[in-house]
Amino acid sequence: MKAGLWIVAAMLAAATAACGTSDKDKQAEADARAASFQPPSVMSRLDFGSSASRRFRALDRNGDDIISDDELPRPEAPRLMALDRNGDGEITESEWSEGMLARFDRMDLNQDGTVTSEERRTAMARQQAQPAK
Ligand SMILES: [Ca+2]
Ligand SMILES: [Ca+2]
Ligand SMILES: [Ca+2]
Repeated sequence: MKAGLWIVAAMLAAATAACGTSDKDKQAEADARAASFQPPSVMSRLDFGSSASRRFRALDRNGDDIISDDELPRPEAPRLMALDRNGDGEITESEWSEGMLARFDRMDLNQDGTVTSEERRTAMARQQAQPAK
């Protein structure tokens, strides 16, 4: 009998703890934070390079290892055409990857080989403050 009472008491205690309003409030607060929270992201130079080359492959629709003007996505076309260093109107894979990595290096403000979401935000804000000539 004594043991049975202990179990009931233990269950009551556990139930009280689980239903405590303060715990619920904390949970709701955590949920709200999770909903609005953007996790900090870190991109390494290597990851950036490989996602840039995947992008090159995706854009090169006819598979000739060159991105021509008509293969560029319209809204980004002028920005991406800036990668065409020799100005022949086509972006080769090396122009693409070197240009992309140069962009990465410009965003990597402390030059540690990774770009955090913080650095990206700062770099974007700078770009908007002084538009490219
Ligand atoms: Ca092509
Ligand atoms: Ca070119
Ligand atoms: Ca960095």
